[in-house]
Amino acid sequence: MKKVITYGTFDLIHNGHINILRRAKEMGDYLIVAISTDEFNKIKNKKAYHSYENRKAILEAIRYVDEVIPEETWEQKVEDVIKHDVDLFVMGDDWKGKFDFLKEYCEVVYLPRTVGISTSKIKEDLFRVNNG
Ligand code: C2G
Repeated sequence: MKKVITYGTFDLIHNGHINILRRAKEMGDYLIVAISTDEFNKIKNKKAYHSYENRKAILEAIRYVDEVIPEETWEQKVEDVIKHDVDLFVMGDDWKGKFDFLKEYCEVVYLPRTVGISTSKIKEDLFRVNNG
């Protein structure tokens, strides 16, 4: 069984997230998503609209996702890959090259981001719509 892992905040789930989750799953048999905790989001300087619990529940409802684990630190990836017996690490190509150190432990693939959508774009567009 080919196990795939990916990481992210996945706030205000949108088609860009769905595209990478679907493609990551299609590259293997089992997809683990490590979702950033609220505390780790502070370290990433990200403020999620949905709490960790809600973002986790939403991800678990997505057909491509087999397991959701917490992402609490930048340093946990090697341990995760070993502990969960992961064969393939997938991230959007805005992270291209940043996780190549994992190549010692598993395949590393960066997939093209979906153009025209992001959580921050959603927030900006909603702000504009509601503020004229
Ligand atoms: N993504 C995408 N296309 C978009 C938006 C996001 O392919 N239009 C991908 C990102 O490249 C990432 C995943 O969706 O692989 C999750 O995106 P975020 O929730 O923004 O994740 P990020 O804050 O980049 O966290 O340790 C890694 C970090 O936790 C990644």
